[in-house]
Amino acid sequence: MHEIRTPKKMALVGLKICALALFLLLGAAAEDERKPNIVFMLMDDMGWGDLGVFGHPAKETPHLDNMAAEGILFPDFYCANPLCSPSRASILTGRLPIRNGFYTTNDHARNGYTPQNIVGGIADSEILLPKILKTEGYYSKIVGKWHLGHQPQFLPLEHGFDEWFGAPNCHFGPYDNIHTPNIPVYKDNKMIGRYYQQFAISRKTGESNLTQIYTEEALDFIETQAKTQKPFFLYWAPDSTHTPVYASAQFLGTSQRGLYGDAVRELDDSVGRILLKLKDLGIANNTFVFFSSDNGAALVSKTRGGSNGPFLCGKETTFEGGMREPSIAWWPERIKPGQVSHQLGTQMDLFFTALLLAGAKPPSGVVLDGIDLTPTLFNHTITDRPVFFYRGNEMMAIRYGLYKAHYWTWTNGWEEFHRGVNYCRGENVTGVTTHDQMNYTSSPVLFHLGRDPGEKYPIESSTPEYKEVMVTIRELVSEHKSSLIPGKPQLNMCDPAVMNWSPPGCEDIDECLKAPPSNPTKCHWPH
Ligand SMILES: *[C@@H]1O[C@H](CO)[C@@H](O)[C@H](O)[C@H]1NC(C)=O
Ligand SMILES: *[C@@H]1O[C@H](CO)[C@@H](O)[C@H](O)[C@H]1NC(C)=O
Ligand SMILES: *[C@@H]1O[C@H](CO)[C@@H](O)[C@H](O)[C@H]1NC(C)=O
Ligand SMILES: *[C@@H]1O[C@H](CO)[C@@H](O)[C@H](O)[C@H]1NC(C)=O
Ligand SMILES: *[C@@H]1O[C@H](CO)[C@@H](O)[C@H](O)[C@H]1NC(C)=O
Ligand SMILES: [Ca+2]
Repeated sequence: MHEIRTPKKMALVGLKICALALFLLLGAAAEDERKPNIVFMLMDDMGWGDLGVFGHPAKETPHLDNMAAEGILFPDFYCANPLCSPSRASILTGRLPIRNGFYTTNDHARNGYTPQNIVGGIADSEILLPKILKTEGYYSKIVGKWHLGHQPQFLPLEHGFDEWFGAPNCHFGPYDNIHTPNIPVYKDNKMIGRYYQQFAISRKTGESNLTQIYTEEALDFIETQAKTQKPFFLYWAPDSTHTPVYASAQFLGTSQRGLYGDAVRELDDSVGRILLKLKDLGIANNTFVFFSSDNGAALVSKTRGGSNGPFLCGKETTFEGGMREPSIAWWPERIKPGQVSHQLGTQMDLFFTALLLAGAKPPSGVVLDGIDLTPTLFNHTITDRPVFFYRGNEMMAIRYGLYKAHYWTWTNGWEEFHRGVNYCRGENVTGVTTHDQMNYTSSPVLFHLGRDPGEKYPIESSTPEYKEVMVTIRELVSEHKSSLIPGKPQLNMCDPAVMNWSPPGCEDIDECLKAPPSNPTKCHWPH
């Protein structure tokens, strides 16, 4: 019943599928020389349960619901990590954070990210998607949040993007520009202002025009690229659903959900405008669009955050609420409308899939964690595969089929919890939502996500079902761990001197600030 596919066998299957896909693509190329455009729309901290199509009672996402109706809804799709930076690094490298270096060894099983005092960033040895697409004639732009390191050598244009409009870090602030600088906003490889200064976000009303600006940037790019007739890759990464949540005046106060809902409504409207632009330009039938979110909703934000639907806990955790993402694929005339695919997917699959669509080869000698989704997209095929859930340097859980086994459980430490930080508000599953890091390696906590999507009822370890399933799962985990070579951890060191004091371009707009002396220390990651 549970056929085991070792990664080696899966790689072979993958290769055969690649060959077939390439053949099909070459066949198609004879009729139409143009390679497909690729658009990734990545939301920030938006939860699985925020979309009307996934059952949110507010039903305020008509454009996303329509996108799903015109394409494929993926209810079983995951991010690679329950926090922004590692999740985003994995999308662009097609690799788990443990491989691409977006993790920390300062403490066991801690999520690290790239605040503005982080020393590390994306390593030069990592090959990002736009860099490979460029070899196939693609022109790439990122709009919005980068989060793969903010020192000059880590910025998007150093790693394959041709254009950028957005910021390297989260839009936290306002800061005083004395102890902490405000986060810069870049146009390509130069800053053109800072959040809370040239790019206003009102902490009082929640008003900001940033989503509108990010939307215009996307629309202009698409229009310009359509004229050049060159294939393009657009990575659209707005961040208004990440705290501090914001929306423009036109949307403020329009949602029954409050400010967070206003932000969702604005993003939904922007998704609609972008898809309509593709249609109006007559390139929708040559553009693969994928919508998702970088991690689950932040339950710490309470009523100012999103919803993870029926799933347990949220952002920061490797429970379903932290990892399962609202995901939709769209490509009119190529993808059959109105589908729901239970393909077990991860955002790392998009890397491999995009390469195949572009006719590019995966980088040689690089271990990828994604699979080819084209059989799913074009043929409704389900590919059998495991998904591994990491927190920092630890494999916390694995999903295979409808089963999920937790080798470790942890929500957050008691100290944070007693201060009121709760990643699982209103949820307490004994022995599962633990505040001590629990090592269940010798007898993992097993759930059946079909019968129990909320991870509330562990399957007894004495049952035949448990024993049978765990044989398969243990082999998959053992195979995964024995071949894993961790990358150099990038999220260990912090230093106030590396903050955004004087980013490139600061002279032109008189925004250079004086950096304090260097004082590198180990970063503190409470979660
Ligand atoms: C947003 O743009 C409008 C129209 O240009 C302007 O009136 C408003 O002040 C802007 N809001 C913020 C917060 O920048
Ligand atoms: C896509 O649509 C355009 C405009 O309707 C049409 O000219 C073109 O042939 C179509 N291309 C494909 C690949 O179907
Ligand atoms: C397409 O789906 C059919 C039916 O499920 C299957 O037999 C076939 O192998 C699939 N083809 C590809 C290329 O995945
Ligand atoms: C969760 O519930 C268990 C069992 O009722 C209880 O012992 C424990 O204190 C609760 N934990 C928290 C953090 O509330
Ligand atoms: C977790 O438990 C396993 C099995 O008992 C053991 O081999 C491993 O060393 C433990 N890991 C840690 C970090 O304690
Ligand atoms: Ca996020």
